Amino acid sequence: MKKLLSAMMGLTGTMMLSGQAVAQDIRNPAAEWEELWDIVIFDITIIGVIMAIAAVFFLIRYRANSPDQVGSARKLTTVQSISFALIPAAIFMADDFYLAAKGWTVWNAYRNVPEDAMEVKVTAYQWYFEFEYPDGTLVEADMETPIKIPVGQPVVFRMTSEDVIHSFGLPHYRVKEDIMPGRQTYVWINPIETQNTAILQCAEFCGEAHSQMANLIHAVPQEEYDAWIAEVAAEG
Ligand SMILES: [Cu+2]
Repeated sequence: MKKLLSAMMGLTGTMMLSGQAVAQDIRNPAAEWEELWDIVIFDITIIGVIMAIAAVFFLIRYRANSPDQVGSARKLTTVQSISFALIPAAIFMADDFYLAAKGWTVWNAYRNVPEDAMEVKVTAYQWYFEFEYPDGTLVEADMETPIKIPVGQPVVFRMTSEDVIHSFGLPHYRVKEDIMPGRQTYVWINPIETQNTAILQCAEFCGEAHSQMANLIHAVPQEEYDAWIAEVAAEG
């Protein structure tokens, strides 16, 4: 038992180490979450189909012809019984461990902000988000006036709330993180391509106008971003 435990600890340790090593290489957790989701859907579909086919086959093949019919299968030995239970379980658990390890790796990347990330401070109020850009420019956005971020560089949002609990929900980049008064939380994204459809929506019910606490976040080329931030800064 002790041996088995230490072997398992060793395996977990190795998984954690390789997870951290890979995490630093992951520059786009959104794509990784996407891939993980696809693998999970694929795996549970395959497993579900195999189980369904086996269940239907056994139902038909071994159905009783009369209510008091007794089965004639030979008794399994203890080794056979245990093997029948353990081997399929081991196969499915191998898949579970693979998914868990991959999930852990992506989670590590999701929580480790790249060093070159641009920092945007976010303050949540009832009922809007306020953004402070690295040069100190403050922006309040809504659905008509989007905020902009440059493509090709990770962006980290350092967030806090001035009143109640809000949540930074940005489905386009597969991120969501609570924003709380008296605490700083963070989330980072990597806009690898330009887009003008990503919606930031408060994802924690925060009062009357919660549903309107939303704005667009456009990812634009660097020059367009520079021009925009200069314009916003000039408007003061
Ligand atoms: Cu809110």
